[in-house]
Amino acid sequence: MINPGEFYRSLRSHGIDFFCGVPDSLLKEVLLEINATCEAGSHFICPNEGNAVALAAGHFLASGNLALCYLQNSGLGNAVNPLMSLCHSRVYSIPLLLLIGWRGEPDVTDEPQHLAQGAITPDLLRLLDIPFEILNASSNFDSLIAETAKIAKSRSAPAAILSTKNTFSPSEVTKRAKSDDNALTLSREDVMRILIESLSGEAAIFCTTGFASRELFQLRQESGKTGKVADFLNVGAMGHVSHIALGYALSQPTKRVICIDGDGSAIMHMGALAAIGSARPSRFTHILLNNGAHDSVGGQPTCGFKIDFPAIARACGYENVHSCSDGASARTSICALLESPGHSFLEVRVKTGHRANLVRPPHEFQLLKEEFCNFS
Ligand SMILES: Cc1ncc(C[n+]2csc(CCOP(=O)(O)OP(=O)(O)O)c2C)c(N)n1
Repeated sequence: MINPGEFYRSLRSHGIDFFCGVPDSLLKEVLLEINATCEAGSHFICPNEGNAVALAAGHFLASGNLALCYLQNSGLGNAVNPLMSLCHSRVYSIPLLLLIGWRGEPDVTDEPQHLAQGAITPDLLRLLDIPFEILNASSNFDSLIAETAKIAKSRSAPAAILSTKNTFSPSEVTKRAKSDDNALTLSREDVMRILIESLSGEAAIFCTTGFASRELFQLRQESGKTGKVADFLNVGAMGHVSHIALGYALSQPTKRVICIDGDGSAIMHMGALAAIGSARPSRFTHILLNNGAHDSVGGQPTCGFKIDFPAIARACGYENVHSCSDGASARTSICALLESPGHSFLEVRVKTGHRANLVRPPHEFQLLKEEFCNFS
């Protein structure tokens, strides 16, 4: 396996002086190194992968230097526009190095939401005119980095390193000290348990990407209700859960619709809040579980604790806006919002972390969709 610290130092030695991206679990050991080692101002965790490509382009315009832009292959879709209409050699011809976590690689076990994207990732890169090298645990990473950086510079265009599963050994960097969320006591799961206990009538729940959907599924399993509830687990399509919920709510105005969002996911496509506020769906409850982190892929920080989500929701036009961080207030707010006829927003500040042995929903997502449609 590749030592992530050595990999990071090799990137630096080949002229990479700026790092940005959206975290991915396959890359989390390298991201720990980058986060712990980069000087202030030379590492930015971006809202989405398109922003990261644009940021890397801006860095090149200012310095003439290559930036490393890291992402999961599911984020390639977000990045295609700036890759093709900004950095491509037929436009501004801007070099950058992409480090892509290859989820859903053929013949490697992975979750269904990664399989279609994983199968086409190499072809997609070819189609996008992005030369790439595949990195695995036995690669000579130093010469691979040297080669891809040279290609990016000589073509003055993006080049990529496609990183397979289990490539990096554990980082020696201790995880980020979570000084900012020490005071938080509620977990994501606690809030979802309160929500389930508070529901009286029918409701359709749309739950965000990552641990949250697995936790909701597990809570339902423990209550013996799997398959008999209208839970839509948005296991892929990060950042889009609130618009799936909105699309549903606009066609089912009498139904209570609950969207469980994450801070990283909400920030990824934050324009969604503006659209929901102006669409004014009825009986729409948007619950944001803000842990200030991308907990599901390694706990890398988001700006979730630095921004005022309730003020943003209010400014976007949400009618009832609450924020809390303890169980009693969460229960009171959730009960109040579940009675509200309009569109409401609740931020609950939660700690990171999940229970041991968290289950995964079964892989039959089309069946889950049918169950959702039958029970909602
Ligand atoms: C487009 C895209 N980029 C990146 C990912 C990888 N990813 C999966 S979950 C996740 C973190 C979600 O963070 P947040 O919404 O704050 O929820 P938390 O994990 O903290 O509960 C990331 C980055 C993805 N699935 N899709």
